[in-house]
Amino acid sequence: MTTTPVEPEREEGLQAAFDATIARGDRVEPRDWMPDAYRRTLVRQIAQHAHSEIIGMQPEGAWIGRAPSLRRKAILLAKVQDEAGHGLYLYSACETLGVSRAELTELLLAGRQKYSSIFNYPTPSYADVGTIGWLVDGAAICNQVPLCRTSYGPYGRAMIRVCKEESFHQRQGYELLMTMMRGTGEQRAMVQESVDRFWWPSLMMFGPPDADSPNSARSMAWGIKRNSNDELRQRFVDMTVPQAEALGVTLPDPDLRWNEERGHYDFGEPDWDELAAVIRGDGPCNAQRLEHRRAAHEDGAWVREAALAFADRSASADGTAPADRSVPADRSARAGAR
Ligand code: FAQ
Repeated sequence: MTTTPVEPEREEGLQAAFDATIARGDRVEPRDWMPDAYRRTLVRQIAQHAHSEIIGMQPEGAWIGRAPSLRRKAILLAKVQDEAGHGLYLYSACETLGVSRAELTELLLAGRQKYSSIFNYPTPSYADVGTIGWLVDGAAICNQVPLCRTSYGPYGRAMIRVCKEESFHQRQGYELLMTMMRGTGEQRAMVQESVDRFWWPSLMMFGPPDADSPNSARSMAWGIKRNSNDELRQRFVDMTVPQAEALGVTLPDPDLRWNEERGHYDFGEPDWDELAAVIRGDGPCNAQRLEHRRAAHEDGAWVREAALAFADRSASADGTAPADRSVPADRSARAGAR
């Protein structure tokens, strides 16, 4: 929703009130005035986050039918369902900014909004289920715990619940890997091979280095992001190295070592050209992921139509007007499309 034009003097006052809210560290709420650029940045980030949760169901979902026991199937099914729930909280948070989930889905399918690079890598091994839980959910936690304090109220509140569930996901992944590491030599080799493939793409989840991150400075000044990409990447490495040691796997980075002076682990440089290619759409599974999402969306059309028909029928039975589903002309701009 673009803000309704206001008199310049009044706009100055509104901007001052918004700036004061941010400076105090208070929350901006849906009915508060906010600059268009702040709203667009939020829609861009929250939509990308929501799409990531939904597309992120695919790599692990592929293993539900092949998980080795009823217990492992039940755990994986519940985990993948949680990701769907996260997508829904996030689309709902975005709707408070004046864009609908249907519009955001169209933009994703048209390739005009992004989702996390990590979900464009394949999952050929069952160990990948554990590695995604440990590394990918682990990276998501590092990135998302600070977002519980983001300046936009509905996003921060959604993040609190999401983070609780992601912590559980991370532990289930670690427990799965620990079980495999206590198994046969072949199982240990599967874990190591999976960690070798997922380590660098997990570091790339935090985005480009700060010097090449066009959005960070602005987003941090607005309190949308609380930490820079490099700070969070470092936090993830520091948290993960001791866990890798306890697990008994080697992280595939010859430059990884403790730096006493900095009080942090030093680590090698991810392949930023690879990240750029995956973001551009040239990753190993980009086409497959979007195609699968598109097919699921088309297959689900009858469910959406039935739900809308039911809602309309219930509204007429109550004597309330059916919801207005007309789409305003400026929808693309509001939805922060590329
Ligand atoms: N992949 O200027 P910056 C999960 C884009 S949820 C794709 O640094 P920003 C749960 C970026 O959008 C994972 N694109 O951007 C789960 C921007 O392009 P734009 C998702 C990326 O926004 C687990 C451009 O590059 N989490 O895993 C990536 O300040 C297991 C320049 O970058 C979130 O979305 C990337 N890795 O910082 C589910 C968290 N990195 O939009 C299933 C919230 C950068 O200008 C299974 N998001 N880009 O066209 C954020 O914290 C931020 O948006 C960043 C990027 C840190 C991702």
